[in-house]
Amino acid sequence: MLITEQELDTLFSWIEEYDTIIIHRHVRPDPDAIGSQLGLKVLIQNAYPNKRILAAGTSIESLTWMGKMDDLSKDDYKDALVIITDTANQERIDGAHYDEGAKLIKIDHHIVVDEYGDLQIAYPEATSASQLITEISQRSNDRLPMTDEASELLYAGIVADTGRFLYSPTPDTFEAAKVLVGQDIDTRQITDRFSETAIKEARFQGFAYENIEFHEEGVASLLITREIMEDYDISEDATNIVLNIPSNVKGMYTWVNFIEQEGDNPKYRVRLRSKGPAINHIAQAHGGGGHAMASGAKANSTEEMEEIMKELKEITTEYKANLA
Ligand SMILES: [Mn+2]
Repeated sequence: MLITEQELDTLFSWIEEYDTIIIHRHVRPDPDAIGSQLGLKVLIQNAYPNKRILAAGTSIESLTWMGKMDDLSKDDYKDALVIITDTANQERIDGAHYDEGAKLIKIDHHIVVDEYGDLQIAYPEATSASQLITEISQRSNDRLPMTDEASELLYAGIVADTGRFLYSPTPDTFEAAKVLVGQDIDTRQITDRFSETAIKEARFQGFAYENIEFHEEGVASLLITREIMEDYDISEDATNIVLNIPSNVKGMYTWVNFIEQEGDNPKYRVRLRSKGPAINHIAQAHGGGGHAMASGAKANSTEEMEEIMKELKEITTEYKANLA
């Protein structure tokens, strides 16, 4: 259990106090962003049927199975409580007007890079935002009791952010999962959603397996050009499915995808991952940030892409030298 009593007291009293509550999450949402956002919405709506609880942000097609966003206008924010889940910095918040409510709350599990909000429930030790929402329900003394619908959403968020409990789950992760699995939900159906692949995605994975470069320093890299995305009919978001292929390859400790952008500013979006040395300082040096083992950055030129490769090779070589 991570959240302090004081944070919970403030959170519950503000939820009680406001008749309109608007929940945002980050742009380019993943299942944890949507799961924590809509999971919290369902929990509050269930406990307070007379309040207006709204979900803000753009919908993305691949996650419509989790639920829909609401249409919002500036007027909705008047005297509203605004809650942001799963979003480390304000630039990444999806949807306008989030700062025009009466109060702003951040609930997040990323490293704190931007302290925003009147209340911050920010715990990098949590493996997902959905885990924190589950804890909030669990410790609400029945003010926000768990429901089946919320459980499905939150379970999907936890499964996604932990890579199906593979990436460093903690006792708190399983504590939350235990609560959710105890509800009447079909966990098999939820996990199947993550394993199903479209044919074009399977073909794109074939491209990735063929073209990932495995460098002797223990770094794997893949360049995904606009042309490749067009050839395989794959959206930029969907290129994510090949990111972690090198994680199972012996001798590889860090890996990176460079995704070509439409304009030159930046030229490449950079996804960095590691199972060895921390890579977030490299991301920070190149216009990004994130977790020690999972970060994002930008490269404005081919030269900057090469610089990032050089830096990755250096820290990975050093890491390998210290292994023995
Ligand atoms: Mn998350």
